Amino acid sequence: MTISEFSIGTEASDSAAPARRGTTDAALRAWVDEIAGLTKPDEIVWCDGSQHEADLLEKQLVAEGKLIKLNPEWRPNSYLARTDPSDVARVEDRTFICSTYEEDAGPTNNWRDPREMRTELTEVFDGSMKGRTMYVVPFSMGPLGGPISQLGVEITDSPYVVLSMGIMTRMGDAVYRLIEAGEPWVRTVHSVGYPLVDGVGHRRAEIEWPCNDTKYIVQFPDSREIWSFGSGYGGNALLAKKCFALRIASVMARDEGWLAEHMLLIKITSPEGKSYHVAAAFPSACGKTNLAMLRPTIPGWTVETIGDDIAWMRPGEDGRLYAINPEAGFFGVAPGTGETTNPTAVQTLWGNTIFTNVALRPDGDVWWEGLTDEIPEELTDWQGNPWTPASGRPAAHPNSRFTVAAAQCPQISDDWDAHDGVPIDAILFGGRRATNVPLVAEARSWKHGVFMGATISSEKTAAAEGTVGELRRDPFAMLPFCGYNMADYWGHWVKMGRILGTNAPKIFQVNWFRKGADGSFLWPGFGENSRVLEWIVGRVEGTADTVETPIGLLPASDSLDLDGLDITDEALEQLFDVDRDSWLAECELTDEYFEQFGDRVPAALKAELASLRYHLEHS
Ligand code: GTP
Ligand code: SPV
Ligand code: MN
Repeated sequence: MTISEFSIGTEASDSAAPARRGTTDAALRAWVDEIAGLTKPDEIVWCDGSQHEADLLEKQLVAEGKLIKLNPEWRPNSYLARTDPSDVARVEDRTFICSTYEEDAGPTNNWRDPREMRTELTEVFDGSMKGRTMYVVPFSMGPLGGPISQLGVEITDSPYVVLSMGIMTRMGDAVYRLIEAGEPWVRTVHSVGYPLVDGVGHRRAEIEWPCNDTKYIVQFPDSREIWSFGSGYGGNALLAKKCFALRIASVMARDEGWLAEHMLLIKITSPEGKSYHVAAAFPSACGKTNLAMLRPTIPGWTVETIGDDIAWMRPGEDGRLYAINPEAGFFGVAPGTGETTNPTAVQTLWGNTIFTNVALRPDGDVWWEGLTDEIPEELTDWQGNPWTPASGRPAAHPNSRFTVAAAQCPQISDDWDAHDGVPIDAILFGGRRATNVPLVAEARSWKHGVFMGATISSEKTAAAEGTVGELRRDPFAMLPFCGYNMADYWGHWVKMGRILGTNAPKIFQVNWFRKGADGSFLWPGFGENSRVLEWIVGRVEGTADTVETPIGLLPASDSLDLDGLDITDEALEQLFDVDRDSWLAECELTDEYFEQFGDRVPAALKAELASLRYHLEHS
């Protein structure tokens, strides 16, 4: 591809077609000029979100060796990207919340003084796009013009980001028109931090995955701005996703009375034809995409997908809580996604997919651990090296991902892009816990549910840099994503319960990952999780029976449908075991955990902890 071919969207040709090229919005144009003045790109492309634009970018990236075109016979219009080995996951220690006051970021976020951070950012962004093209990417989170939706613009020097944003958001010209009509929008700036001209004006060679050892993922909650430098990877670079839809949106939600959550959304329909909507928060790589695409093993039930990662929820006119999936695609974990575990995802990925850091087969298709039972004899691994089963290392990176349009999901719900969202019947909190936490427990009240969400711990996964398997608190699965003080966020949840009153959804805690003494999972998970969903629906309807325990309401014996399931009584007993001493020890840890938040911990949560202790001590 030549530059002139692509220049249909550039500043240079602007005067030829001023009406539809980019935008006439003065504030947006001024901001783009300002960022271009700082980052000094060779040219500016105002993206229009068209298929033509995506086709040209793909051709360009293939020609530059930055994308590998997969064999269209197996995987039409699909590509493989290999990142730099140092740029494979979110970097939580380089993620900053720059609120005016440190207390507003809270002890679980990295806070930096916004003025100092701006000075630092100005330095690193100065000339960071030299020799590159700067793309202006207009996007809508949620259906265009919808009452729960929000607009944003990402400036980026990564064509991979442009393509990914085109899949993950409603990206394109229509957004410029809404901005011109006066809709508010969020400013986001991204640079891979690898200018092609060095400080003294010498040309620098391009590399396969440009990035920078120094990374900054910076949120300014007060001015609703995002600046990201040095990484091209998903959650660090697709700024609409975690940076906007969770970190900035959680602050908007606090101020405006709604919720921005790390949650999947599904619609469940019973054999009687009655539908329910469920939202579920599990930490990164703990099963959201899998539950979102679940195929029930119990007869007569169906599950449809609405979202797999983020939910925005607002009280509706009838007083119930309504949710949308603000995204338009899935950025899902590849390893473990296979015909037996998640056939829906496998079918979703038939084509039009960008794969990142998976392995390449000799026939030009992709592979990763868990895709098939059979392991290919010969592959190229995620770093581009020859690989055989004897290599003794994974062929695909543990956090390798697919990027695909939600509309391609064979079980996408009809109402997945409903403007007003869907009414939520139940909210689930989960984590990856080998011990202690039972398969499912219902909260006794909204406040007890908020306590459950606030105290979730989970074993760390490959979705972020760090030690996999280490247990850490991940309240509401929002630890890396809450844009303000976590204790204030809990307070906001308590307040939302007051607003929703008797219309509030029921809250549950689930754990698919409890292990037996031999280290294997006690619960088969995946499609069998439909049994737990059936019980939850039974609780919403008031038909399923419970037993009281100090930690919440567990299924009464026989109330969980285990028909046709191959599971021993011993495994079941272990799955639901509530060990008094371990739970008292958890209370001790929760006390310590709360301490760091001082007075900001809502009284309601302290009362819940006291009540849990009391019930355990008297059980
Ligand atoms: P992010 O995209 O990082 O937010 O992750 P996610 O929460 O969407 O997790 P995902 O569904 O991709 O699952 C991550 C890993 O957990 C995969 O390897 C899955 O195979 C595995 N997993 C998902 N559901 C289950 C389950 O019910 N049981 C077991 N044992 N593993 C599961
Ligand atoms: C997660 O880590 O929760 C993800 C992947 O969904 S990322 O987009 O990198 O945040
Ligand atoms: Mn996620």
